[in-house]
Amino acid sequence: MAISQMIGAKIHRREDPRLITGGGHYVEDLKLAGALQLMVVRSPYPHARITSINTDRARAMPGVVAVFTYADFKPVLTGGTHPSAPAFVAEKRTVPVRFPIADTEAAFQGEPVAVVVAENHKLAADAAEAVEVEYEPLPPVIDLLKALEPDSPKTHTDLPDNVAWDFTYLPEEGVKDAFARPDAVIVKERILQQRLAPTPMEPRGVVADYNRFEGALTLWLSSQNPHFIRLFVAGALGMTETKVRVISQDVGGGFGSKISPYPEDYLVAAASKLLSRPVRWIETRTENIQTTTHGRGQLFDVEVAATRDGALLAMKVTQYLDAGAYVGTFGAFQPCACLLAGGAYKWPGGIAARTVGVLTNRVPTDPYRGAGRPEATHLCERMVDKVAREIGMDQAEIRRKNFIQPEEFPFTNHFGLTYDSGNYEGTLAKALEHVGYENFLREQAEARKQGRYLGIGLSTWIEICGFGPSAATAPATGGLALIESAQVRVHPSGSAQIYVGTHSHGQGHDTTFAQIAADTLGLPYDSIEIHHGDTGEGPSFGYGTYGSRSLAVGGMAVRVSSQKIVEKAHKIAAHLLEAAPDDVIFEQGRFHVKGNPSSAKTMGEVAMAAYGANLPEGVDHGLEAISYFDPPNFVWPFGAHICVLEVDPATGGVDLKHYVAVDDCGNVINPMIVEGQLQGGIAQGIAQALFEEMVYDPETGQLLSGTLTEYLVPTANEIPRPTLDRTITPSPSNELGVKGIGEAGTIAASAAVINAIVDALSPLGITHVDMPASPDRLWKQIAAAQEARS
Ligand code: MCN
Repeated sequence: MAISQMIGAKIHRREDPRLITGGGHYVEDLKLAGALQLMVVRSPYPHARITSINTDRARAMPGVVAVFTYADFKPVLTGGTHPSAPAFVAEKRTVPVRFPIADTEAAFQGEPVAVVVAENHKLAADAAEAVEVEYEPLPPVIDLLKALEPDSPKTHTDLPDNVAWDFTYLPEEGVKDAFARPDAVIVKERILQQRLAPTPMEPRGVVADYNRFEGALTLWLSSQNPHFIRLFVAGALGMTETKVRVISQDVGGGFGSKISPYPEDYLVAAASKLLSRPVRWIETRTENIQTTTHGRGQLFDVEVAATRDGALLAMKVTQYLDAGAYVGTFGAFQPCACLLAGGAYKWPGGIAARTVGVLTNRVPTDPYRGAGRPEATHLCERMVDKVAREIGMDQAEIRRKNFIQPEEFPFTNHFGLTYDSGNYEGTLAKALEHVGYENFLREQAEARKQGRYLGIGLSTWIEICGFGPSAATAPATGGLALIESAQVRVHPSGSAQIYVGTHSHGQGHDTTFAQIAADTLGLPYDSIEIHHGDTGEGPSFGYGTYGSRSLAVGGMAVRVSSQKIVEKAHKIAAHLLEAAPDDVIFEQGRFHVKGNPSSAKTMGEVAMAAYGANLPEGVDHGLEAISYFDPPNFVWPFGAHICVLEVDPATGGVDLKHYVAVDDCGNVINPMIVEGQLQGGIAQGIAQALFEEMVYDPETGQLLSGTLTEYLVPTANEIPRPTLDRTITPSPSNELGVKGIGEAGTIAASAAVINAIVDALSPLGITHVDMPASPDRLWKQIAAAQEARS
């Protein structure tokens, strides 16, 4: 079956005209008759004992239907709420149990304490202010490292310490020999990954409609993961999944922050059940920044042993991960940064890795675009760069010398993960060519003579994605298979509807999945519709969209289901052509007898026959198929990003001059969508490197960056248009030969930018820069370096 016409075509996203002309359907657009508005009363303190809640005044206000607190929700949310953290977390002791609303203690600023339900938003907002909560502030734990000190206050008064987990993947014993080598050069660094707010354009929102006559709940929300939400909300309410329908229509971005269930999902659903009326809650931007899960929030202590001639020998890495006040549903996934700390290199002397999950009085962390992999790339690429600087070796040369070579794939790393395929030198060579590396070095030397600080930074990244093979994910997640589903229904006229368990929220699946189906089914692209986001239709389960898994796992489910259709259609076509199935071939959407293409049956004609009376013996009516795809391995995209910039020593300002990205995600379904994903991803990586940071007052723990005035999401003005190119190294893990691309830009970019800044400032003796490299931070560092040299 030829994969030819649509796969690989550079076509516009078919969902865009609707979305950019105001035809999208978001949670806030949903207006249910008689819907009540819910407002959440939140703790203003990062840590406080709740000594009393008086709701009398609020309840007596006009239009107020109910005020609920913990005591009201406890009997309704009986089935437990937040899913337990992945397996290895359970090995360590201090994982606080989370209920969606605080009882007697609030553990982060913004934690729900009460909810008000009123006839409209204004009334609900006024009444929320009238809820009288008495707090006894407790000392907050804000700083990650201070939280680990024995006399630190505890994030929850009933916990023995603030360590959620302390897990050694590989002990230091394994790297002892490499570090003890007499010729070893040892390079150390402490690398900060600041907390980030994912800031999707559409904040979260939930509308719940409980029908007491049917005992059924419909829940509309903005989610990357509708089936997962249904599983947990149904469980919490003690309902069967058949009685809960979750609908996630268009989603205005998620970037990982809409994977997990949230307190409000449960509270709004429970309020609707308690009141037997529709209830809606729409998050404000400040609530989004304050209470939607954050990303990153990590600190790494890294040590590398290398030789003077640039052989990277071994690495020791300790990750301190700020889990926040509770362990996020997928937050404990981020230790995967340790598993990929070795990046694109071999490290013959081994890697030692330990992860420590630390509780603090801040909102929990959970995945944010890349989740663990930007952190791994950043630490690895910073360290490789640092070694090169220490021994006076060219940055490109040290990478080339240590790369895993094309013939060494499949390559199993020290943690037992098997990289599927790669040609790391190939992407680097192309990227260097685009940037004109040798010319740049000459230009830089000239500029330095004139007192200008030009820099170049490399980031040769790799990524694990396509989550994931059940054999690998189940042990790490406590049983999640992370398979993916697709149901293909071909109608009598030859049009098709495809229902998938992934949920596109900006990635263009309506387009790319239809491209795959069109080529596989041999049907016109325009006759194929893709449906997702509604648990009331299609396969009974799906694991959603994140971890750049949708194409490699979900797209493959589309492919396999479509193949099942073709298999059945083949038998019907042979019957119609009065030929033996073995004598019939399928080409360009037509079945014909070998050697006789003129007499053929199209897939459309076969579809009509599938619902008629003339079927071969043993073949059922209909043309529908469903499948769950479980990949044999993860997929491992890679690439080389290079950033060229200039730092103004007078202001600390960074001028991004050129950004080149050469990436490899195997075969490409739609090059235009891949480029769009890379552009967005690179923008977010640059944003981390230069602009974004959640800032808290270190003493009081009060959030200082609670609006988009203080939390600096860059605009198009600050982000250069990157030069994009690619190589193609197909994945052997799936028949399409594809790898993911949804996170690649973010995974690669921060290291390229920071390496370039360090390169620019290296004449001043600066060897490391923390993120975000804001003008004030750089200016201070430059001033200190200049003073030290004067
Ligand atoms: N694609 C392709 N050929 C390839 C690889 C991908 O044509 N070899 C296409 C796919 O078919 C799909 C898109 O590129 O249309 C991304 O595919 P994939 O890499 O499988 O990633 P997912 O669809 O699973 O998307 C998840 C990823 C993640 S994890 C985050 S976070 C993220 C992202 O995608 N959040 C986004 N991109 C985002 N884009 C937008 N606009 N909004 C978000 O919230």
